[in-house]
Amino acid sequence: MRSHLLLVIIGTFAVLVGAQKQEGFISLDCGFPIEESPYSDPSTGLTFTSDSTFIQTGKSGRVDKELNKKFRKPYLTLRYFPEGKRNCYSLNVNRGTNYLILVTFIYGNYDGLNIYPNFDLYLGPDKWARIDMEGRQNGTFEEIIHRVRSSSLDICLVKTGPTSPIISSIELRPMRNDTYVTHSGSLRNSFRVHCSTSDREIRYDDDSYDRVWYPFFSSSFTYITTSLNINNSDTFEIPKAALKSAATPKNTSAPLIITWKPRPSNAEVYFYLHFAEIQTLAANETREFDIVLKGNFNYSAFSPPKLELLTFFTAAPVQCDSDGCNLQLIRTPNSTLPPLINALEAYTIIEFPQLETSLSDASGLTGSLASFFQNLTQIQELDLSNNSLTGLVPAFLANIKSLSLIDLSGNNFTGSVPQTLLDREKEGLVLKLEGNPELCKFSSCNPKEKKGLLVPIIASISAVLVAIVVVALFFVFRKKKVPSDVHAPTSMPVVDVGHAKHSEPSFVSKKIRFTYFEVQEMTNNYQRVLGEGGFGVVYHGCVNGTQQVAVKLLSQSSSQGYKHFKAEVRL
Ligand SMILES: *[C@@H]1O[C@H](CO)[C@@H](O)[C@H](O)[C@H]1NC(C)=O
Ligand SMILES: *[C@@H]1O[C@H](CO)[C@@H](O)[C@H](O)[C@H]1NC(C)=O
Ligand SMILES: *[C@@H]1O[C@H](CO)[C@@H](O)[C@H](O)[C@H]1NC(C)=O
Ligand SMILES: *[C@@H]1O[C@H](CO)[C@@H](O)[C@H](O)[C@H]1NC(C)=O
Ligand SMILES: *[C@@H]1O[C@H](CO)[C@@H](O)[C@H](O)[C@H]1NC(C)=O
Ligand SMILES: *[C@@H]1O[C@H](CO)[C@@H](O)[C@H](O)[C@H]1NC(C)=O
Ligand SMILES: *[C@@H]1O[C@H](CO)[C@@H](O)[C@H](O)[C@H]1NC(C)=O
Ligand SMILES: *[C@@H]1O[C@H](CO)[C@@H](O)[C@H](O)[C@H]1NC(C)=O
Ligand SMILES: *[C@@H]1O[C@H](CO)[C@@H](O)[C@H](O)[C@H]1NC(C)=O
Ligand SMILES: *[C@H]1O[C@H](CO)[C@@H](O)[C@H](O)[C@H]1NC(C)=O
Repeated sequence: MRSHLLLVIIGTFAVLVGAQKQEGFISLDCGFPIEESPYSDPSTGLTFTSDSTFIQTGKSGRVDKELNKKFRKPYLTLRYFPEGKRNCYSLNVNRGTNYLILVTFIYGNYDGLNIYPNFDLYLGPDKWARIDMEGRQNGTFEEIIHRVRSSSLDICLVKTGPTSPIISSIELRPMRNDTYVTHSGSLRNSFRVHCSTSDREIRYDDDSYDRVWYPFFSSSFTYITTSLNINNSDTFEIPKAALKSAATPKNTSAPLIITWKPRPSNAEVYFYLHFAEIQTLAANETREFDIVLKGNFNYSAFSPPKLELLTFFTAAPVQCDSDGCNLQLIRTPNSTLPPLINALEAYTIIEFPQLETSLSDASGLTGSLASFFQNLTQIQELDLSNNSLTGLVPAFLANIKSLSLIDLSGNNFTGSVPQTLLDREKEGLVLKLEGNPELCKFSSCNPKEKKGLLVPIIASISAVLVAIVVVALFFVFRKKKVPSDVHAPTSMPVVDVGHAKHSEPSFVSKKIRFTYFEVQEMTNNYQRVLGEGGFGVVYHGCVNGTQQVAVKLLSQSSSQGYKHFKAEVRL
């Protein structure tokens, strides 16, 4: 049903010209001598600079010269860290920008010991990944799309055993701020593939954002290609080179099935599916198929637009069942042609909780006050004055008993001040709220207090958004590159041949998680009570100003308890 999914067509964009070349790119070749820097990478044309002005520690190494031909130039040198437990790069970035951050590690037997290192990678204070290079002759990488909250970003390597951490390159690419947006957390790339029989990666400058597209081949696919120009000017700006071929199932009446196991299996996943009709259809031909992500969404009767990119993406994270994610493109009875797909991406959510709310960076904070502050149970003074914080003043601050001063002045908080906080004020807490023009600090606009809230959960909400985009444009066609396969996805999707289970009724669960603040906002700080049940009070709320929801809160004195509450929510 179409209502399972909201199709958002984003209109024509004013920005008709691609990003200026390499604008805002940071491309560091680790261990490269500063005297010979910068240089233009012969295989991509990217301008790399030495990393030496961004880090004071570590030593330069060079991969075994027998491997010189195997890797691209930026991967031939590396920096290794025999000393110190934690070594950090400090990069200047544009606050608020959504960056694609790609870090590459190639050991290349630089030290002649033939012992693959393992160590941890951190983004500021938060662990990003464990880097275990055992057996990775071709190296490994980590990639995230991450919105930076301050004007500096630390990438750190932490020694965890006898081996010295190494790093070959650091690449940051500013993305558009209207693509790859998450509800919370950052996107960790699992795979990004284009369906093609080629054996080459596609990246800059075919892709003006320098995303790396790896070819995805399966013997159960038939590939079609075109030399015609494809209009790729939607917000995602998928490179034309990645769209000009597409996969269809070899058995033309069978569905095209792609399965993939995210790690961990219950990870929250975002998918981006890129379609364009690249075959010239006769008047009596149609290509029409259902797009089904098992257990999550079902979009029927889709026909890819002719020579034009259309991207479907999960606007809220999905969770696949224990067998993994199962994407099926199922030919409709009316269709004369099998389904097709040109390219796809999958990401899992990675949280950087400390980075988000780092107190040392409490200047220029935006957004709502993160619930992470709840965990600072020993904090005595919380000064967040003169930032750009928005949203409601969170009631949980009243629960931090150690606090004697809360300074939220000079922000842009809205709504009313929670009664519990005002009560604390009466007990001696210093509460500074001036300079918040939209804030209402009077009991007349203050809704009833709520004590002992455990878990706010939305009882019902319809529709997971799955959106899309497209627009059009012209673009210059670029030449092919000769890349290495360092960025081969570590967890590739696999192709299943199978039968569509058209008849099987599928249970479509649609989960959306909301933060405490979103719940607070949607209920206008718990203003309107709808009723009260065994679990506690039920409030009226509004999502996006249109969808009405009931918000049930578990009270600590509930007669039925958390377990039952959870069971009911799941139901
Ligand atoms: C998807 O929805 C269509 C239309 O409601 C339905 O006919 C089809 O069986 C559904 N497919 C799956 C796999 O749920
Ligand atoms: C390294 O890459 C080559 C192709 O470039 C491939 O044949 C080989 O299997 C890869 N090795 C590993 C360990 O992945
Ligand atoms: C996104 O970028 C545009 C232009 O650069 C800016 O006008 C807009 O406010 C930004 N939106 C967000 C949500 O940051
Ligand atoms: C092709 O797919 C259809 C529908 O799934 C199936 O009935 C048929 O047996 C398949 N043919 C072959 C040769 O596998
Ligand atoms: C479409 O028409 C052509 C000739 O006009 C015919 O050969 C072909 O079989 C038709 N295809 C279908 C699917 O009807
Ligand atoms: C199938 O095609 C016929 C003729 O073009 C059309 O009338 C009918 O509505 C189509 N059915 C669906 C489910 O799209
Ligand atoms: C607070 O701490 C608990 C236990 O240490 C942890 O599970 C939870 O994720 C933390 N919450 C936030 C918002 O950081
Ligand atoms: C915030 O701004 C006010 C007024 O300009 C100033 O008095 C106060 O010291 C500032 N607070 C901080 C922490 O900078
Ligand atoms: C505060 O937020 C309101 C909307 O919530 C906005 O209209 C206003 O411009 C903001 N003021 C400042 C100083 O950011
Ligand atoms: C590409 O598509 C968009 C939206 O459909 C359209 O406005 C634009 O003119 C098209 N560009 C070209 C070169 O066809």
